[in-house]
Amino acid sequence: ELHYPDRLNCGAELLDATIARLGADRPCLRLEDGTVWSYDRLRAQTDRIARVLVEDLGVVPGHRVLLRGATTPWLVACWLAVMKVGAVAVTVLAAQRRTELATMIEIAEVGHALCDARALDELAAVDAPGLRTVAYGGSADDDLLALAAAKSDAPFPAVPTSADDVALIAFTSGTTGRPKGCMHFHRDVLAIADTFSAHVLRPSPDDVFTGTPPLGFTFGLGGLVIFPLRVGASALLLEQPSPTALPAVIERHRVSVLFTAPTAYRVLLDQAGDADLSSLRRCVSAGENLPAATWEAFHARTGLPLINGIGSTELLHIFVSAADAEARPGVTGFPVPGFRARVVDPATGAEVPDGTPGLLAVQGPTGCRYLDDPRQAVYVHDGWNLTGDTYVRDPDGRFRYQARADDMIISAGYNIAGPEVEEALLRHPEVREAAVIGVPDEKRGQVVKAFVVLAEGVPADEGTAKALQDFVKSTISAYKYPRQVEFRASLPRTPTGKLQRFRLRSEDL
Ligand code: 3SK
Repeated sequence: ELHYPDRLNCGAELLDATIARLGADRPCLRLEDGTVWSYDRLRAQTDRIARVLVEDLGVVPGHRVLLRGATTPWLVACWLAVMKVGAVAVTVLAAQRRTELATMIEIAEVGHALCDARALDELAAVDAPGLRTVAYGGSADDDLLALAAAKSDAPFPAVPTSADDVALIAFTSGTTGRPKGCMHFHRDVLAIADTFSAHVLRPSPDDVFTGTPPLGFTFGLGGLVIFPLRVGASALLLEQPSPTALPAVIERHRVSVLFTAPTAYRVLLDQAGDADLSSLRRCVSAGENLPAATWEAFHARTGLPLINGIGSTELLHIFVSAADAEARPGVTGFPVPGFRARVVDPATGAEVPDGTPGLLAVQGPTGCRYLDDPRQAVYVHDGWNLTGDTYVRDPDGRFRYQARADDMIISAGYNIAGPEVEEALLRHPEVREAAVIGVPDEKRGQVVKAFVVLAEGVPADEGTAKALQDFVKSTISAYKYPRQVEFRASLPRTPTGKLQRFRLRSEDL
């Protein structure tokens, strides 16, 4: 059980309380050029920006402030300043365009925006009459950083928010439909550090974190800001994160904790050559299913068991995971301490026996609170969050991923999990990426179709397709093999790297 005081400000806890405990003169944020921001420097810049928010922009507790920019110390300082003044951060992705921004601004009733000067164009094009936008990192006189430089850097006393005041609204990109804003409280921000990070990741103050997810994706916000700051560690911020550059980055900066997605782990392994990865200690994979073959290849190269996890924007971060000796290839793991999980029948909501596929249902200190959206009733039933993933619980209590509920394929009466077929294909040395969907078929209802990105130089012809089909038949139950194979140069993904199988499905209708 987590217990927090009634008055709690997560910005003050992450920054001021960490400094009070461990000292201000410690490395906090690192840049690729070797620049290091100490905790004190981050505190001073945060407090100056907090003064601009209150004194110049009239921000009061509860105001929604949109944050948009690359992963830089300034974005981190803006986020912490919004927390400290008791406002609500609406952190969006740099990849999101004007129509998406307009929808999020409308839903979250955003009144202010702090935006990296380099990402201003799309935001400036949004027709939002009440929105006051201030750029940072540009050359204008009214640039946020110029305004902040004129302020005192004396400690800014954080607004004594309630533990249950909303601290952030995180939007789910959603595979279809209008985006949903997920509200999270000040206590939720600390809860993800005090559950997944404290009990599964177990970082130390000497750790150097890095990763590719942006701060507008709560996977990145947790892994690059909340978790390192909670323990006084440092984070290397990658402004233009590229999985191909990861081996060199890890070697150069002696990175010990890595957060990225399964696809990026595969690219990292491809590019690693003889790079020195020995500084790595804890490596987290989430965002989508981690194939057993990727887990095994990473283990063979580094000796490290990848920490697989499933999280969601609705629950803020990871809620089922396993590390160290508990980790197994092809398995997500156990409920993170503080969370409960079970597998339920989608029709009745009743728990199903071990070994039977059903919907994953989760309860914990965080939870789904959509902002003014009737889909709340679809996600939360009887206090259980239904994540939309099909899972099996093994007799040893481990949770094993099957598919997103809408990625299950029913072919000639067989239930086939698309990701299992993808995993089998990814074991083939000539396959770089794979996406599997069901396509309509007169005889079988649906048949399995695979979209495959081949390794360089491999011919995209019938011979290769047949070889891949035979390979799948020899790896998993033969009835699951892809009866159709199409080769692609790349696969559609969301800005956070998730495969968009629905786009392949809609092409195929
Ligand atoms: O798995 C995910 O998609 C996720 C979403 C939000 C936060 C963390 C994670 C891993």
